[in-house]
Amino acid sequence: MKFVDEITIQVSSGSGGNGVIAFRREKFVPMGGPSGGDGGRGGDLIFEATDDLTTLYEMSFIRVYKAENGDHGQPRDMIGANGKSLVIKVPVGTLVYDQESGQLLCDLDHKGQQVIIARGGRGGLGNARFASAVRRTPRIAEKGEPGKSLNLRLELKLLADVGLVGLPNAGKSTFLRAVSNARPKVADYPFTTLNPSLGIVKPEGLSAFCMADIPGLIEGAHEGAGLGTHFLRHIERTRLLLHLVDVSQLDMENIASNYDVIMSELREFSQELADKPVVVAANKMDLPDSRELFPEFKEALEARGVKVFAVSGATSEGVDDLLKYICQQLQELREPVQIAGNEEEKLYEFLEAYQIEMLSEGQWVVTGPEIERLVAMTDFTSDEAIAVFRRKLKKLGFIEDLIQLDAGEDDVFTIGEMEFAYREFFI
Ligand SMILES: Nc1nc2c(ncn2[C@@H]2O[C@H](COP(=O)(O)OP(=O)(O)OP(=O)(O)O)[C@@H](O)[C@H]2O)c(=O)[nH]1
Ligand SMILES: [Mg+2]
Repeated sequence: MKFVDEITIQVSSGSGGNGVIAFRREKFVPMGGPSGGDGGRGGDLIFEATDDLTTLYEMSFIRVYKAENGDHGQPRDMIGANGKSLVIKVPVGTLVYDQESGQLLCDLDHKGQQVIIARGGRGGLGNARFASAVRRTPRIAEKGEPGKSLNLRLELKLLADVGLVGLPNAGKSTFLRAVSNARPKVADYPFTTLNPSLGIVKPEGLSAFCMADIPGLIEGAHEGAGLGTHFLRHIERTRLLLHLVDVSQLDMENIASNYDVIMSELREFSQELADKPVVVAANKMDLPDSRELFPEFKEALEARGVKVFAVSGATSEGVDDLLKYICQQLQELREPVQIAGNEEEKLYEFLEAYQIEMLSEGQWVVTGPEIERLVAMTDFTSDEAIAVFRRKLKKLGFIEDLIQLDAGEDDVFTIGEMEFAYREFFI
């Protein structure tokens, strides 16, 4: 059963460019002021829902997506260019999960909806920004904030537009095989199909739609006869029912009885389902018996106000006309497009807190986006930058937490890719 289409990808937003340390060198100005420009922002990683795609298949060839990095700042107060954002188009109905936590990040359920999955890193500040009355020649600049990387699982919820119903052996699975990419099992006995399957139907020159094949129904199904009716919930949200009737097997006494049985079972399950628009395909028209019985059958159904098509899933005769009609009906039934007032923009925010963990005696690991970002953006070759770093740690409350922890002076703290000796950095 292929109700969901699934892929895993890795995405990253762009890193911010580094800020730069530079000083003005002008003729007659021996002590030029600081002139290092800021780095540019990294590009965002954005998902956009589109109608142009109907499956995740097209996306399954690319596994890694990365937005552009921001450029580094330049001397003479030149700011680095921002990185371009990367917009990944996905089909409407795509669910985006964080692979590690399993958390649902967003549900792209309407056309044009954009979601920023990972914001680009901020550009580092150049030394010009650190100038003050007391600090005229700052030798400090920030590094750019690294982009965020995520492993994502994309899942596409397919919504069937058309549900196939009929008695067992009516030829439903054969029909779905004939018109779509789906390959449900076909055999000459009732209840071959035990699970629903879905197929994408793409008639030439017309728009694609999705069709669901479900197990056959028999009289008394609502009371549990045969396979029962519980799988009818799979077609509850379809917009149209395609009712297949094997016209080689009709009751001469009551020509429409096969049709009526199914309709009354649908009604027993839910009135809403029975009220859906129904198109009937008189199937197996390649058989001589069918051709004989068809006119009377058609008449009886038209008397019930039902549109009937003569088809054969085996030879495909009549199938094109039927699909064309279904496409037209779906066009008409399509719900009016909802235009959202202002395109909402959801942002997946990371937790800003940090955690301190003891790995072994005297060995600690600190994790948390903000503190890791701070470490990544600090240039530890500069004493001034280290001083700023310590001030920021204090502001985060980190230094206080360390005192509470009762950490020893010789203890070592790992944050991101750096190791810090307690004595050197945190006292
Ligand atoms: N001659 C002829 N035989 C067909 C046609 N369509 C289906 N069959 C045959 O009818 C039998 C049942 O076909 P399926 O497609 O499995 O029927 P189904 O409605 O899916 O049956 P269940 O899954 O058991 O409910 C198979 O032997 C098919 O080969 C058709 O158009 N013409
Ligand atoms: Mg079947």
